[in-house]
Amino acid sequence: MGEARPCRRGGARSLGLSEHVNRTRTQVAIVGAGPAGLMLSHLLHARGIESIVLESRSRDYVEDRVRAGVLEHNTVEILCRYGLAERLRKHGLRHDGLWLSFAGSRHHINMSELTGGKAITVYGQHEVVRDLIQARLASGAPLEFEIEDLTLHDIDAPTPIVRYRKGGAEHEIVCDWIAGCDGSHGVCRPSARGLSEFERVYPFAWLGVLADAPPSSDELVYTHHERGFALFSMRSPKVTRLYLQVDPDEPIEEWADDRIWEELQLRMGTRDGWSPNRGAISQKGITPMRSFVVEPMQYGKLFLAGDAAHIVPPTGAKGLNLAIADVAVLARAMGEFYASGRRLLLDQYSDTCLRRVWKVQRFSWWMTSMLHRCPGDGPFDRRRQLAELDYVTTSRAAMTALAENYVGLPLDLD
Ligand code: FAS
Ligand code: PHB
Repeated sequence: MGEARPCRRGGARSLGLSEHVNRTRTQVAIVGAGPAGLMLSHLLHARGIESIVLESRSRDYVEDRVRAGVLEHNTVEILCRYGLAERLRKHGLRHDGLWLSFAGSRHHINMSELTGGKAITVYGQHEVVRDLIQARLASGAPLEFEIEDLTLHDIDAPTPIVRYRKGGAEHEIVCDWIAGCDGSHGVCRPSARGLSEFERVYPFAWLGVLADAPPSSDELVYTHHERGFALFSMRSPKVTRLYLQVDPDEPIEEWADDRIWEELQLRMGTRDGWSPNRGAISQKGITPMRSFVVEPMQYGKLFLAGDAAHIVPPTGAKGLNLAIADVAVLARAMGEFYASGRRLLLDQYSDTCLRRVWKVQRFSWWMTSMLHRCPGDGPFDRRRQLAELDYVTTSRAAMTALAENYVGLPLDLD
């Protein structure tokens, strides 16, 4: 089970292929070894469905890529249910609440109390990716790193084909389905035709840093400030993760460590004396902010999942979690197809996911609009933002709405 059956077939010339093409037949070809692709491969494997995962980068690169850090209740449920939570249970930091800080003081949102016990877990995305790669390799099922020139063919025909090169050799995968999990700059989405795109580009970016400093708060702090947004997060009892709203055109070189700390102190410091601990900055990078969705999330035999189909601004901490939610829906649909031949759930995949995607887009846009200083906003807008923050931190109804979105909207897993 799981091993792709190699076969050699003559007649390559008639297909315009060179003589030596390694041909493989599998059920699902998965493009991309990010959280979406790797989790899908695991969920399919658990259902006895064959797949092959193809990744253009090296194993080290994808395992060291610093990105998200907040796991929703559902995501943790899935990782636990499929035996992927050993390290998560040891190193993940459960948070029952978060802080909204504005006008010099922090206000607590007790999400667990407001959602019947649900919480988030802080655990780096690259740690999730490491756990998924470990599980994939332990299963013996195929996972190819450092592949090149990947192209899709016949994606609207009964048996689509994926071609790629590795180590100078040409490879061809003949499959039933292709899962496009290759992120926002991959080749899968552009291979589909007739998709509609919906986009909002924000006039600011996030400067993110990792600092060797013990976190001075045990929960996240989202800060609204005249000078712009700031976010306090963490990765471990020794490592703080911090973000600053910055001008998207400002080069990272203009953000010396001292300037970063000065700005963090200015924006985050509260009247009760709280502020982030300083430490050596080990990593920094600037991430542009946009909201993006394609519809539908399917074209022929190609299913798009995760960042290949949608991008959310990170203010709602949803990117990684939405990717996992997509593939949970896709794996269930493929499970039904291979178990019964029924395609109903597969045909409903795009609509099912898009209902969730747009709710998550709304929440991420709302958090972003409430907490960031938008160029062109006037004094009226700033008063309006402060009034919204005052409402959200004093109305139980408003707090509950934020909490239920932040811990993760219900996801039908069965
Ligand atoms: P990914 O982008 O993670 O994975 C796609 C994979 O496909 C990559 O490994 C890529 O190398 C591979 N690939 C691409 N083209 C290929 C090809 N042609 N052939 C084979 N493989 C190919 N979310 C948060 O909630 N908080 C954050 O702080 C945060 N920070 C982020 C910072 C950055 C710079 C980015 C880009 C995203 C960030 N996100 C954040 C969102 C992030 O978490 C994504 O939502 C998440 O990585 C999505 O997972 P995937 O869909 O698997 O895509
Ligand atoms: C993070 O810890 O990286 C993080 C937390 C919350 C966000 C975005 C990123 O909204």
